[in-house]
Amino acid sequence: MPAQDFVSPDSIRAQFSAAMSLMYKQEVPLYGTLLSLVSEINQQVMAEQPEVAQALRWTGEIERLDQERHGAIRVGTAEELATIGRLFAVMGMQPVGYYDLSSAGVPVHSTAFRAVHEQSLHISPFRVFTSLLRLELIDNPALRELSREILARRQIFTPRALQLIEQFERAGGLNADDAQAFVDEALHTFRWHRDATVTAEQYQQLHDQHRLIADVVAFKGPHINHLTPRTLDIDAIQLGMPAKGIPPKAVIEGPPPRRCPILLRQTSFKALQEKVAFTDQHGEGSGSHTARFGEIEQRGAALTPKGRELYDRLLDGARAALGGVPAEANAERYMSLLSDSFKAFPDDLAQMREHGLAYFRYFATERGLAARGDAQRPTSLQALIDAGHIHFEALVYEDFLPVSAAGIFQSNLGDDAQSEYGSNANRDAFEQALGKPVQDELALYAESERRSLMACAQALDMPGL
Ligand code: OOG
Ligand code: NI
Repeated sequence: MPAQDFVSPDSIRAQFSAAMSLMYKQEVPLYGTLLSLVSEINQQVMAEQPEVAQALRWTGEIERLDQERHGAIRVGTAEELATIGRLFAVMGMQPVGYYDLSSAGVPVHSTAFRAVHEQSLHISPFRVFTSLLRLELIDNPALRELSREILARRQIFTPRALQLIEQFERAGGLNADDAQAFVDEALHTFRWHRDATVTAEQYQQLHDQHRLIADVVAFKGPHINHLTPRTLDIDAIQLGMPAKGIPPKAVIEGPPPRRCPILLRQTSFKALQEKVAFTDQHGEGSGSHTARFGEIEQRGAALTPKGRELYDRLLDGARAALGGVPAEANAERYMSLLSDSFKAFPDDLAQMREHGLAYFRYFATERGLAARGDAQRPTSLQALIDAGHIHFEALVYEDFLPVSAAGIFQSNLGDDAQSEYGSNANRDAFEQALGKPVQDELALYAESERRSLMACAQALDMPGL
């Protein structure tokens, strides 16, 4: 087949993201309620803060905002992880970053599958936080063996999905009909299954070891456990949730409220209790399982290693001063400690740029373009910015935060579910399971910034910047 008949992976991803959102709305109606709240607040922010809308117009994020979301899944074996990686590759999603959650008491390690180029991210920023269960961290050998056997028996992909993945790899693309079929088939992997793969007693054993282990091992597939829309004002969402019948978690994860948002702030609502049927219950469905929840996020500037180091230090400082895990009882104190601690992080784009704390995107302005033939015009980046020939905006953070992810995991597992695994980061083992290395997110931001500078130099007819 000629390559021009192939649908671009970016558009398959956009299709898949829309289909996933529709499915989740049907499976978890509160997610639909959350979407309307987010869209209401986003409209309000853009109407009341024209400078926010203007910044989003510069970067093009205004066009992706309504369809922006991430999801999360947890797989059980290396084979599942490797195949899910091939499935995501059909949609132009690459593994980016390594996250060790074991140090936070969650027996998984993870990556984020997402598009890596700003043009692709513009078409669809859909990302999926993907965790691999670490059976080796289960201390009960019999349970570990049982889990291994149960997981080895399941097949989480449909035969047709596997065929279409192979076809994509062989031919280098899919035509429109095959792309549609792929979206339909791939969706099956992420569905909720009411029928468990274990008896009620086995479920209880797995659950007693760790709720997350039951969530991965006891079911037919890695059901999507949340979908997260992007808001422009997460504090307004947190305040607005109860009135819509959505109970929020106690604290917003990530940095405190700021004029210039950085990284990622996230909050969620508690997981639903759902009816399930264990294998010894003959489909009666008298058991229950809590796994699926809703989450909301606000995204801000991607930070450089220096900015990230400062962020981690200030966050650690606030948490150390709190002397415990943020929860219902100490939520207010935590938010106030966090705000105090982050006074040391400049809340101004120009200062953040001056101190090399964040990545940016640069744009040639009308004035810059008009001055192209002018022999007197400035030539350095800073002078061009000062003269209004170049405008800059923060480069948006496209990834996740391990401390926040652990907080999201914990809030939906229940605050009582703290476990101890120590620190067990093992990126090599993860990459070996995945079958390839994960990409370095900092290198991706730096390249994206570099490309925007090159585009500016070209537009302004300059040798380089
Ligand atoms: C993933 C939790 C991490 C986030 O937004 O940080 C996450 C999970 O619960 O499987 O989605
Ligand atoms: Ni999430």
